[in-house]
Amino acid sequence: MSEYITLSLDEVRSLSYQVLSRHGLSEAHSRAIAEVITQGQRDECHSHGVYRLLGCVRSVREGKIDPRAEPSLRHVSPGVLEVDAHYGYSLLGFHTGLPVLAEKARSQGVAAMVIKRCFHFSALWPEVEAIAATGLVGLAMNPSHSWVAPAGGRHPVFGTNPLAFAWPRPGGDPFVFDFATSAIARGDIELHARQGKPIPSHWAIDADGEPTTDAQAALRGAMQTFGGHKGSALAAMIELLAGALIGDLTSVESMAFDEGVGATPCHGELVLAFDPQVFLGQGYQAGLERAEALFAGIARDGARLPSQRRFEARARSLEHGVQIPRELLEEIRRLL
Ligand code: NDP
Ligand code: PYC
Repeated sequence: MSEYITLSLDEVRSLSYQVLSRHGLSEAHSRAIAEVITQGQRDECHSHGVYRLLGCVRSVREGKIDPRAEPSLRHVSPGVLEVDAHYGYSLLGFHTGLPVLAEKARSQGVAAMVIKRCFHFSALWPEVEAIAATGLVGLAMNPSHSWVAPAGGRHPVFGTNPLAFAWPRPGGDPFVFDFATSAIARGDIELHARQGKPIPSHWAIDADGEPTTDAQAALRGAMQTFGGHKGSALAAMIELLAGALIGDLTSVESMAFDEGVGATPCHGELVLAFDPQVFLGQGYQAGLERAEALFAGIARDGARLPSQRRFEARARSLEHGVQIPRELLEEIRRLL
């Protein structure tokens, strides 16, 4: 019997939707979450695909999330939009605010959307890609739970704090990167722990502060930032911009809010959109060509653009469906 089961993307979306609505999420939340989970599985981002259904359901059962919360919008200024998620998941808030963010960016050149009081578990590339699909440049970031020690420290202060960017490329996939400011997303360490696999020793330290290859020990200890002090500074910037500046929780505060129940982090998110037409005016075409020359330069000696692996995985999944570990799929189906 194969260790993997192949599902079409429609089957993944439908299974995700059924699991979420079975556990009390409103139709709008279930649709928004099922879509992003399908996108994660489609692009072979295993840490943020169907595996996340387990965490979503567990978090709802813990009772802090409002599974039927309806986001509300507030115009803070011509360039700043606030979306209050009212302690629901973040994704419905993002989709509710996106058209208004785009409108503000087109009129102001640059605009910010702050999503507040949201439970957040998802990868950020679907969001910056959605911004690039409207012809805008997107940048997004958020804290999470304090799992990551600052460079040189031993105790967790930062979240895994992702930073994602997308630049629209006419007629092609956008230029996109999206990474945790920790050495790796926590979800990847969790997947290693589930499978009993060792991790590289630079991902985390154990509870005694020693580098570890044991995924369980890493989860009990502290994760490391990527690139030492540089990732550490970026992680701090994200705590400031997408925590302190927007009046929402830092990763330490999100962890305290959790009270040890192990639910999805609850905090805010900062999403920025830039309109190249406003910045460049008559020079719009020349600006886009300059960007294309940069991308060609990156790829000239065989380096790959970030997200190229994902776009190749996407093409494969659209044609052949996705492979899901049998054990994980059975665990998810039991939630029905
Ligand atoms: P990875 O380290 O797997 O990838 C980071 C980025 O680098 C991707 O854009 C990837 O593109 C690119 N990349 C990888 N290798 C190369 C290469 N050789 N050349 C060029 N580019 C490359 O991601 P992380 O583990 O850091 O994060 C995974 C996901 O977890 C992210 O989507 C992030 O949003 C999510 N996350 C969410 C959090 C939350 O709070 N919601 C917290 C932390 C993480 P490609 O995908 O094509 O390989
Ligand atoms: O994988 O680090 C992670 C993560 C945190 C919140 C959502 N994903």
